[in-house]
Amino acid sequence: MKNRILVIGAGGQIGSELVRELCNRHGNDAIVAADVRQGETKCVFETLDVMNAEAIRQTVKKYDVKEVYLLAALLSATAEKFPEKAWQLNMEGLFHVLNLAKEKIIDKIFWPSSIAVFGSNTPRQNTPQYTVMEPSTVYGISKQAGERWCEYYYNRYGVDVRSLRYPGLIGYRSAPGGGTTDYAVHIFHEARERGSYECFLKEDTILPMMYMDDAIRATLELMEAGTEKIKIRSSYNLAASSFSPAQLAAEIKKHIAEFTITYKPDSRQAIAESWPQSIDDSLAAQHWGWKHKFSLAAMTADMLQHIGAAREKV
Ligand code: AKB
Repeated sequence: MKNRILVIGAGGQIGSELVRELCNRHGNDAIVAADVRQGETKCVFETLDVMNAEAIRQTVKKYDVKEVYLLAALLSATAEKFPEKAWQLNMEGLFHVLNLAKEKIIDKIFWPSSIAVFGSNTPRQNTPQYTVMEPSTVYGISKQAGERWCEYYYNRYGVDVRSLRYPGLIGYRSAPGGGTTDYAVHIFHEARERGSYECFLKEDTILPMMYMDDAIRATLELMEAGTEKIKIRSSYNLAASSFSPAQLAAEIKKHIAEFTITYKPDSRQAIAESWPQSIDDSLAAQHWGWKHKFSLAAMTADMLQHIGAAREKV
C-alpha cells in the first residue's frame, strides 16, 4: 500500500487514541504505529526509537510513508527529572522528521506543542497567540524551540509541518505519562475505584484542559485543512475549558456524591503556576474553523460513564 501514515509515539496518551481514529478513518492497512516499546494495535506495529534517524528513515521507506505524526516526547514533570535527556529526545526526534520532509521523502508532519511554551511573564488570562513567551521548564523550552524550527523549515524549505499547543488532555482510554496536568485523568479513576483522590496541585490551580475527543478531532481537522488555511506554522493556540482541581472535584461529586479530595502539592505546583489559566484560540477558529464540543460538565459525565462501564466488565 502507498502513502501510509506513520505515528511515532503510538503507545502514548495521544498516540494510542490517534492511531485508533486514523485506523477508523483510513483503514488498518494505511497506518503504521511505532513506539520504543512493543504495543498492541489494529495496524502494523514497528518498534522504533525516535533518537535513531536511520531507523525512522528505513521505516518511512519500508512502508512508503508520506505523513508523520511525531508524538514521542518527555512531558513537563518527567523532563524536569532528566533535563538533558528530555532536550535531546524532544529536539532530535523533531529534526529527524523535519529533515525527511526537507528531502521530500515525506509530504506532511504533525508535531505537538503545548501551553508549556508560555511562562510566568505571559498574560495568564485568555493568553493570546502572539505574546511574551519565556518558558521555565525544559519541556517548555524544547517546545518553544521546536515551534521556531517548524516555522523555519516551512519558510526556508517549504516543509508542510502543522502544530497545536495542546492544553492538558483528558481521556479514559489512555494513561497520561509524566505531565503536570495528569491529575485531571487520575482523579476520575481514583473517584471510581476508591471514592477519594489526593491531588498534587493546590485546589485553586486553574489550567486550560481539553477532552481527548476534541483534541483528536482538532489534530485531524488541522491536518486535513487545505494548505491555504494554515497561516501559522509555529503552532496554534487551542482551547476548550479551564478549571481548578476543586472545580473538577465539585463536578465529579454531582455523579459520585461521596467523593472526597485532599491536596498535597508537590514540585508540579510551580510548573502549573508558570502556565496560563485560559487560552485565546480565536485564530484557530478563524483560519481552519476550530470549535471545541466538550464542556467541563459534558467531559466529566462522559469520563465517568466510560470508566464505570470498563470497571463493570472486569
Ligand atoms: C504536561 O502537563 O506536561 C502536558 C502539557 C500541558 O503539555 N500535559
